[in-house]
Amino acid sequence: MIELIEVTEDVRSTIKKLCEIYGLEGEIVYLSPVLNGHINHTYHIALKNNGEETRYIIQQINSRVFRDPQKIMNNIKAITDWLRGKKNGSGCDVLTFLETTSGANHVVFDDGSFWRIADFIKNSVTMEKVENAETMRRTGYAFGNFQLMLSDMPHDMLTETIPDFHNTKKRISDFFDKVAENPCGRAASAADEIAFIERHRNRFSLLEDLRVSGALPMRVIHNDTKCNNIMFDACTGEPLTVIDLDTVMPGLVAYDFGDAVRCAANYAAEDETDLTKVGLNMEFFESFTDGYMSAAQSFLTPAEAEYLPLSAPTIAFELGSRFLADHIDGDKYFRIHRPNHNLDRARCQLKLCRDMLDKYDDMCAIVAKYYNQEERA
Ligand code: GN1
Ligand code: MG
Repeated sequence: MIELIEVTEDVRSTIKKLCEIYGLEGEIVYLSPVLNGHINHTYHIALKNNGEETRYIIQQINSRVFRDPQKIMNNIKAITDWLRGKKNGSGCDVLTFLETTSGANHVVFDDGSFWRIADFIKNSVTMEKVENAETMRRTGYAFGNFQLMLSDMPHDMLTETIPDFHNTKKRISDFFDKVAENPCGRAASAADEIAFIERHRNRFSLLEDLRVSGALPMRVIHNDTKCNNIMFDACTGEPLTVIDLDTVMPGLVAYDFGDAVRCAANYAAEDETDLTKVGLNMEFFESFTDGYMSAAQSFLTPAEAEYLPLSAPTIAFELGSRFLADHIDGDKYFRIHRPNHNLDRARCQLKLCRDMLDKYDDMCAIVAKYYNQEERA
C-alpha cells in the first residue's frame, strides 16, 4: 500500500469511515489533498479492488461559508438532473455525486462536519492556468454551453444558498463597513487600495442597477467560473464537464463571463505579487469570447451582450474588495497560505481591474465582433 500523503490521521480515519458508509470497497492506494480551492476541503482518493483502481473526489463542505449545505446538495441534484434530462444531450459529462448505502448524497458526522463524494471523471485534468488561446476558446465554450443548458431552467427549482453573491453594490457597502470596523488594525496598510475602491464604487454598481431595473435578466448561472472548474480530456484537451456546482444560482450571465475572464485571461496568477506581470491578455480575451459566443449567443439578449465587457473589471473589482475585506477582517473567509495572502490577492485583482479599464474599448469591439444577433434562437 502506498503511504497516504499529507493528510492528518484524523482525516485519514474520517475518509476510511466515509468509504464504509458509501459501501466503497478496496484498499486506499492514493490519498492526497487538492489545494486549489479557497473554501472547502477537497481530497483525491484512489481505491484498488480486485486489481482495478477507481478514483473519487471527497469534500468537506465549509459550513461557515455555506450555512446550509443540505440546500447546496438539493440544488446540485436539481441541476444535474436537469442537465441529464436534456433531450439532445447536454454537450458535456455531468458531475455525479455518489449515494451512501442508505441513499443519501452526503454524510453529516456527529461533530456537524458535512461530507460528500463524487466520481472522478476518467482521464480528465484541470488547469490552474490556461496556457494557450485554443484552451481559452474551449474554456469559453464550456461556460457558455453550461449557461445555455440551464437557460430554460425555472429559477424556483433552486435556492439562493449565498444571498447577494455577486451583488457588487452590496459587496462594496460590506467592504466599507469592514474598513470602518477595522477589527485587526490592518486597514491603514491598504490605504491606496481603499481609496481606489472608493473612487470606482459607483461605476461598478451599474450591473446591479441594471439587474434591479430588469434591463438585464436573471438566469441560472454558475457563479464561480474559474478555469480550474472545468475538467478537460487529458488526451484531446476538449472540455468534458463543469464542476464546483456549489454556487449555481440565479444571477446575471455577465458574472460568469467576467469571473472567467478575470481568472483565465490574466497574464499572472490570482495572487501574483509582482504587479508589473498582472494584466489582461487580449488574445486570450478574444479566444474566450469566441468560444463563449459560439454557445451563448443563441440565448443572449443584445443588452446582455452589450454589458459583457463591463463584467470583467466589475468582477475583478468585486473580488479585490472581497479579498481586502477578508484581510482587514483577519482572514476568516478565504483560506490563506502565507501572511498577507489576501492583501496580495486583493492588490492583484485591483491591478487587473485597472488594466481592464485601460483596454475597455478594445474589449467592447471584440464582444461586438463575436455577438451575432441573428443567431438568436
Ligand atoms: C472561492 O474556493 P473556490 O476557489 O471555489 C469563492 C469565489 C471566488 C474564488 C476566488 C463560495 O472559490 O467566489 O471567486 O474563491 N467562492 C465562494 O479564487 O466564496
Ligand atoms: Mg467554488
